[in-house]
Amino acid sequence: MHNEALLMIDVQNDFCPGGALAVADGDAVIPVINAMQERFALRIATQDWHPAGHSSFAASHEGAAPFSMIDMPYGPQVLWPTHCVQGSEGAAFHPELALEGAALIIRKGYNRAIDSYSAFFENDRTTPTGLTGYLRDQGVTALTMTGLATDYCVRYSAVDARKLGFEVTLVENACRAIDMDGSLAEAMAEMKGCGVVVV
Ligand code: VGL
Ligand code: ZN
Repeated sequence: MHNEALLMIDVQNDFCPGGALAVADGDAVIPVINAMQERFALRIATQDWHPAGHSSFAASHEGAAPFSMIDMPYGPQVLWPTHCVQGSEGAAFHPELALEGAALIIRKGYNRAIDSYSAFFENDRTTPTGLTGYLRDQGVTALTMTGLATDYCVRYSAVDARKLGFEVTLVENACRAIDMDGSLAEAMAEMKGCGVVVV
């Protein structure tokens, strides 16, 4: 049993400099996360893992520009550049991220019709990834969040974790943001508002 777990969110090549959806300075989180690892007996990584032609890709929608919005049956959705395609180099974890000690790698976004920012629920906000059950089985009550991107996958994961009753600590310098149209400020305000402890 473990009381706490380290969550390493989407530290993948496509979110690092040179990647298809590069987050500025994204790879700067790696030494920070690696240095934190031994403090956590339970370490979990998430991996954004989309089939080719995924509905969150602008290229899957005739005439749509990357970073534009679309209405999906489950609500508004940002259309992203094609990224983290299953089995591609871009979907691989950054080679410098230490993963030998990870107990679980949870993949998300593999359902073609629904995007999944959160490590807990897909973007319809109801389809579970299974992570909640895993954590509860392990006795986890507190989560420390790191990774990419602060304003999308980290944010949705942190907010869902709070709603599910976990204590959540966000390590700010172990995260980096996409920061589109004020999305970072909004994300920080939302996370703090629902009780995420930012350190
Ligand atoms: C992410 C946009 C699309 C993320 C994943 O990991 O924050 N953002 N897919
Ligand atoms: Zn994605």
